[in-house]
Amino acid sequence: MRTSVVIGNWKMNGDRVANIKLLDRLEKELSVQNNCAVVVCPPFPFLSQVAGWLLSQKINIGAQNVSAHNYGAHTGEVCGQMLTELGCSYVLLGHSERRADNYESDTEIAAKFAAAIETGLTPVLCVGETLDQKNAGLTQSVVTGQITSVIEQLGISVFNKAIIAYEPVWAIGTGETATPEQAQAVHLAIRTLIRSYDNILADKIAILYGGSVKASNAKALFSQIDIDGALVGGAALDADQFISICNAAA
Ligand code: G2H
Repeated sequence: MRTSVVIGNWKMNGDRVANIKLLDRLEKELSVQNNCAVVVCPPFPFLSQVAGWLLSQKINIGAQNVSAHNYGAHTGEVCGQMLTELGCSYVLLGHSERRADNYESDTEIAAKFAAAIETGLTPVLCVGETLDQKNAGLTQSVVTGQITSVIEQLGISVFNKAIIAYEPVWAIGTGETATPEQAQAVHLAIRTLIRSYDNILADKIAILYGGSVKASNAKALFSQIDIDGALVGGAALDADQFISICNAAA
């Protein structure tokens, strides 16, 4: 039985007042579930505020990005040690918005993955196909290619402390969600890929679904055998929605 994980990706949203309103409700209303880890990923400027507010430790903190470099002359970058010092234990990597807006390559993502592992962060590797790739029948080859690229650069063992999030680009922030069956097929392909390297790891690794997950579709997605939780964007900013998604995963 794998532990479920629900991660709230706040993206570039929030302010000090809204954050406290949201966190206050999460702290009060989220029940502690041993079989479901809950993570929130605020923008960098709010990590300290969030860490100071989440005193019960039932909610974990993640960052939305990390530098591939260690301390040094890298203007505008944030290294893994800084994130762990602020209380982060997870980091999102390779989100499609960063692949598109910041031209992050598979090579760069693997370098960030290595930096995350070295600094004690759990990488959440985001993979997914665009609408054109989906329509061309390339979904599974794109997704497995993005994961294989990291395996080829770093080896399979780094995935012992990692999470994979399948996020079809066409379903992100669009209100459109992959059907539970569509998502399950891709999750199974991902687990089969991992199994071709390491059988035990394949049964253990959490594979999350992301892309317009909300209270109304979470339960059906989580009922699929290879869907171990969700990476939630828009609905993570709404306490009712996020709590309901966490409850559905537990
Ligand atoms: C995908 C997801 C969270 P949303 O980006 O990473 O966002 O739930 O808004 O589609």
